[in-house]
Amino acid sequence: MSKSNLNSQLAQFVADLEEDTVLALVKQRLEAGDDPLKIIDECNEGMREVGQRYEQGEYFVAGLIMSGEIFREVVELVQPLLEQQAAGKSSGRVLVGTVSGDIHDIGKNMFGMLLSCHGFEVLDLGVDVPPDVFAAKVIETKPDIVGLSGLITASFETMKETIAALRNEAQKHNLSFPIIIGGGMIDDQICQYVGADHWMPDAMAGVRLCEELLNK
Ligand code: B12
Repeated sequence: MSKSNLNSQLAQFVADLEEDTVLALVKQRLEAGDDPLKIIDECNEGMREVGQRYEQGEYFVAGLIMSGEIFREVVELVQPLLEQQAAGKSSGRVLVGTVSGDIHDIGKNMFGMLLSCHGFEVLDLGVDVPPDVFAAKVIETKPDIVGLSGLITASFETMKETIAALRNEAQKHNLSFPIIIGGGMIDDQICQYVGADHWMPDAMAGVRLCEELLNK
């Protein structure tokens, strides 16, 4: 196992794919009243390390799958607490999905879950969603905001196509909605390249942005 400089024990266990230990520690910390978002952040750090170990050839796809499963189980444990903490007012409708060619959904699901916890109505199109499906769904559902997720390099091109299709359709039907994007490798440059209105580095920041956009 490679040595890594992870900031927390939990991140280390996630990185080492120690499923049982991760889940036991998360349960213990939740019982002790720890902040569920902090727990998620630490697991996120462990996931980034899994990605690096995969890049370095230490882990294979099975390792990625295992980490995804561990993260999903952690989210299941923290979700009820997040739901309890959040206010239940309805604040708008957000259409979310992972763009075509990309099947990563953990970050998108987390964004959707946190949005629901903060009173948003979430319409989730799933993963590998073609541009024309996104475009058809905005006409059908008229969301206040559209959120696209993409984690692999190839997603940037399909994000660009999706955003072009969305803008085209919006113009034809006189609709207006901000498009926000997120995913591990997204930054300012990619946001500009694909033509999105905003990008956010994490799901909670995305929820805050949605709140700000709708309060305007
Ligand atoms: C788990 C995982 C998988 C799982 C996914 C399971 C699932 N159900 O999602 C599986 C095994 C399926 C998988 C498959 C592959 N993966 Co993968 N995977 C990962 C890994 C380890 C973690 C991703 C993750 O879930 N992280 C945790 C979540 C919470 O983080 P996140 O998604 O970034 O989301 C956060 C923010 O970005 C943000 N966010 C996300 N979306 C959105 C959207 C909006 C609107 C907002 C506001 C915010 C937001 O909020 C989240 C929390 O704050 C990453 C490594 C990494 N560093 O990300 C590689 C990684 C993304 N995978 C990679 C690769 C290469 C692959 C494969 C091609 C491997 C293969 N040879 O088959 C396939 C791709 C298949 C495809 N076509 O999509 C590469 C991509 C490299 C690249 N440059 O393209 C990475 C970076 C690993 C690496 N370092 O090499 N993978």
